[in-house]
This record gives sequence, structure tokens and C-alpha cells, in this order.
Amino acid sequence: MSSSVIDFVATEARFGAHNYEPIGVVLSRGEGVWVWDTDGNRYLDCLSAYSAVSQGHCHPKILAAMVEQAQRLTLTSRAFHNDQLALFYEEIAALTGSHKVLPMNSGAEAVESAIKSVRKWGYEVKGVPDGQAEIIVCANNFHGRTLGIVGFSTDPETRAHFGPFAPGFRIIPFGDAAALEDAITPNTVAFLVEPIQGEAGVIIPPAGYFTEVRKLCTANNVMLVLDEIQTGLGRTGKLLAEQHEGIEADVTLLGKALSGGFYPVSAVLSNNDVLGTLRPGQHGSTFGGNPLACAVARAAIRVLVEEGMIENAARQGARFLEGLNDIRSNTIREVRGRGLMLAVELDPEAGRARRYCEALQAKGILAKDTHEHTIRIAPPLVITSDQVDWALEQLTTTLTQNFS
Ligand code: IF1
Repeated sequence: MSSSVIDFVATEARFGAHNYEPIGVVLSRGEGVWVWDTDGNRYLDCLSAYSAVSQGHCHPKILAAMVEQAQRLTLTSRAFHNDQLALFYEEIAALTGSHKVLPMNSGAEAVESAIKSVRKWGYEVKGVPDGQAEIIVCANNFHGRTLGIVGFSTDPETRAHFGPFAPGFRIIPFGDAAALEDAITPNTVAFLVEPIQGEAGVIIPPAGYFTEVRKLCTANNVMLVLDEIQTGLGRTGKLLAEQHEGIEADVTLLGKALSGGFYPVSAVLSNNDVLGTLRPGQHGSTFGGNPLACAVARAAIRVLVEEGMIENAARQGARFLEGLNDIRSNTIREVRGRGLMLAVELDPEAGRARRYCEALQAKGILAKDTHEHTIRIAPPLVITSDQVDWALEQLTTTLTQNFS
């Protein structure tokens, strides 16, 4: 490593909680699909900050909106109205066909807010006895890192030694509609699920699964809460991943790319009165719905749509998936993907995915492993065909080696 990388890394190690093990690169600049390290080396970003930088690094129009708003008004609290929140509501509701919006900051906050809202709806509208609401979730879920959320995680790394946890959650296998039917009780208020399980390794459910899920939730008056924090806003080649399934959630969660990576912005969107149950003083957040967040989010969704990023994600994602499937290598166990949400699962004998990510770094590609044997591929949605082809060349060279 060059001296500047060792300095930054050593200082981080000295003062920082060691809750991440980053790949050995110190980034200092980003533009579009590219990032540069402190030594001036350029990399194609195939993580996009876990799909938060879908619009490309430092998108000039989002930056301009942020600077303009930051010079005028950044935070008022919700004790007063501001001149950006109503516009954000109107634009995100029109884009997604939602009736009510609850603006929050992190993805986990949106998930927690949705859990509170569906429970409240369950008690006050569905008539579930107070304190007995049940929410069904899937094994291998990832919905964030708060105590409430890790309480229903099935990943020991995510939940070990953080207990005790809140009750009221049932865990079923992902992709199994019969398991959902069996798990529903009169006290079930919601089914919280990712349309595609991202952290689990881009796990795509069987065709027709969500059609069945939608029917079961409707028939049992159970709210379908889709966590689209990673899959949403064009990542899978459609505005929302639910559109691949031809269904509509009752509650949709957005985050990450909702700000294009400029600012923590998340939102709970409701197609019915789940959010209508919230009354003044019953939920809130210091920064939720602040004018700077709203101005940034308005620009982020505008460029996503106006610059054809969603269609590009579908086109380039198909190209990327085909190219990955064309790689002939016994290192690869399976390639999965929808739009630009892709993953390469390695044969367990091929060694840890982290080694391949380190080898990719040397070839100018930044990618992240998940769960030992899978490499996630999620470049910004602005990637071009030439850049996809170049990335495939580096991946082919790397994945035809064996680091076991
Ligand atoms: C980390 C994972 C991805 C998410 C979905 C809610 C949230 C996330 C589907 C919470 C956040 C981030 C968290 C980040 C790494 C990254 C991640 F590896 F952790 F699981 F993307 F897959 N729902 N995912 O993916 O949103 O509170 O973070 O804004 O914790 O290391 P957040």
C-alpha cells in the first residue's frame, strides 16, 4: 500500500470502532461510475455505496440543488412548514402512485417507522388486540441495523450479543408462499419483505411468488410492506422491483438512491391508510423531511427519470448478466441478477470472494463480497455499454483464476 493509504487506514484503526473491514483503498474523488483513490488510481465502482449512488457519483444536478438549498435553508424541524416538503411529497407520490408519505432519514428508520405504523393500523383499524400484533419476515432478511430490526434477523453476525429483542415477529423461508399462508394468524398485521434479497446475495424469488403473496395478504387483510430501499429507484431495471411481479405493495420503503448518495433520505410510502393512523406527536424525527433533504431528493428522482437511468439499468443489466453467464469458469457456481442488481456466487472450493474482490481492485474494479462466497455487482445506473464490456473483461480475467 502507498504511504497515504497506510496513514488513513492506521488513523481509522486507531480512533474508529472496528465495525467494518474495508478493502485496502482510500477514495478521494468520484464522478459518474468512476472513483479515484488518494494516489490517483481510477476504479469503476461496482458497489455504488450499496445502491445509494445509483445516479452516479457527485451528479452535477443533484449537487447544484443541494448547494442552492444549503445556501437558503437547511433545517427547520417539523415544528414549522418549509417550502420543499410539500413539493417532495407531491413528486414522490406522483412518481410511485402513493397516497401518503412519511419522510425519514436512514433506511432503518423507514423500516422501524413502517413497523410502528402497521402495528398501529393493526390495533386501530384491523382490531388486533393491543400488544399482540404479529409481523412476518423472511429468513436471511436484511432491513437495517437497529435493535428492533436485528431482533428479527437470522444472521448470527448481525444479532449476536445485542439482545434482548422485541417480540412480535415470525420468520418464514423467502420465496415460499405456502409458508406465508401457514404463518398468517388473525393477529398478523403485515408481511415485511425485500422483493429481491440483497445482502443475502441477490436472491430472486420463484416466478409468481409475489402474485401469490399479494393474494394472500389481500385475502387476510395483511399489509404487504416491500422494502425497496436497495431494489427500488431503478436498480432492477424498473422504478420499483414490484413492477417485475405486476403487483402493488400496501407500504413501500425507499432510501439510499432517494438522495443519489448526497444525504440520508428515506421515506415510507403508503397506498392506503396505514400512515393515516399517525396523529401529531405520535412519531417524528429532527431531520425527517427537512428542506435540504427534500431538495436533494427531488433532484435525485428527477435526474433518475429524466436521464433515462431506469431504462439504462434494464438495458445494461441484461448486457452485464449475459456477459457474466458467458464466462466459462469452474470458479463460478451461479450468476444471478435483475437489472443492475447482480451477483456472482463462487464455488466454495474457489476460495473467499474477498480475495477475488482484492484481485478486481488491482484491475480497476471495486466490488464487495457478501457471505464469504458471493461477489455483488451493482454499478451506478448511468454505466455505458463500453464500461460494462470493460468491466466484464476484468471480471473474466479474474474469475478464470483460482484463489483457493
Ligand atoms: C451496512 C448490507 C446492503 C438495505 C435494505 C434497509 C437497509 C438496507 C434492503 C437499511 C441497508 C446497507 C447497510 C450497510 C450495508 C448495506 C447492505 F450489506 F448491510 F446488507 F446493501 F445489502 N433495507 N443496507 O439493504 O438502510 O439504515 O443502512 O440506510 O449496514 O453495512 P440504512
